[in-house]
Amino acid sequence: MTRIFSGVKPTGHLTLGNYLGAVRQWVAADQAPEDALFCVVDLHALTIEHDPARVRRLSREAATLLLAAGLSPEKCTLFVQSHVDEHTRLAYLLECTATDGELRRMIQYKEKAAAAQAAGAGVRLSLLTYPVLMAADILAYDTDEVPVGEDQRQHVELTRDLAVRFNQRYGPTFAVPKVTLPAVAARVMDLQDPTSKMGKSGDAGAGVVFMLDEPGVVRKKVMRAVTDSGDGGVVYDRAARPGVANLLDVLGACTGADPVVLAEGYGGYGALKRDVADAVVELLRPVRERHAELAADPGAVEKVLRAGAERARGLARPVVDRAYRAIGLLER
Ligand code: AQP
Repeated sequence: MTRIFSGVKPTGHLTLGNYLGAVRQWVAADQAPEDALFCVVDLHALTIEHDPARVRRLSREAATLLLAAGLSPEKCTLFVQSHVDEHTRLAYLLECTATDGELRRMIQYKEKAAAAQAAGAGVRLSLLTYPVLMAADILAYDTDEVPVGEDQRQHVELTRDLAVRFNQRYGPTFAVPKVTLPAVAARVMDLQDPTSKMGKSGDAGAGVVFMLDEPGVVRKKVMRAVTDSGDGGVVYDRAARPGVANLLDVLGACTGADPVVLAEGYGGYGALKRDVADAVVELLRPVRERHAELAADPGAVEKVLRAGAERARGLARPVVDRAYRAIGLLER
């Protein structure tokens, strides 16, 4: 059976980008006969300036939203990263496998380090090493597939490199996972700045649709989306017309239609935006409603997370022990 692992970090409220790029794929995998593990990767949220109470609140909200989106605790394992010590145990061995140079080449590191410096904050060392902890998250479970959005592709490729390097140096230890991306909307862009990714942290404003936004708020954000100048009508051209291409991608992801074909059906931006707003509102409505029900019973969500951590620990421990032996550490 294929083993799937992926995670979401509680650095903000989950966005439409998280949903279309990742969470929806996870729910689909959860319906199939796969062995899937999904994780709220809270340790990763500590790599940038953070408010402890907010991280705690967002971790709970993320777990509740994943259940509301359709992950079923009977089929998959849902847990919180910091509840399973094996992740940090393994991360150290992988830090002894990765190089400083390859971590400094990570695009997210460069972007987030620059943002931290611009804000006058120090760059936390964990921001540099975070892709190694992410590799540990994945490799601790003999993972076959990692469904993520495009922005995480580079980190999964690093994970593969580290697994291969470790196996070559110390003998076969880790499964080498492959990345899976959604066909459409692998990178949902900010509605106000369609050359930047729609992101949950930072000063998320009018360009970010959150999964829990009220329908009226979603409509307003979509109707105010920046489109492109030029009178070439509605065409799908990511390079020249990124704002319109982004709206078409979102509509394509919501409806299952090809964004290029969708473009042919519109004479102007107004009708396109109305259809996008309707589609997004309808897509998120059941998730929002279910979230409200689940949020009313936080004890039930905590129970799911406790059981998930227990199972995850049982899976990860033998893999991490195997890695400790292989790298030359004495048995306890
Ligand atoms: N805009 C996006 N389009 C498609 N997929 C996306 N993902 C994130 N943003 C988009 C995917 O969602 C999953 C969980 O993301 P994460 O929590 O690991 O955070 P991230 O990748 O760093 O992106 P965010 O949500 O914008 O967070 P911040 O602002 O903290 O960096 C991943 O599979 C990701 O690819």
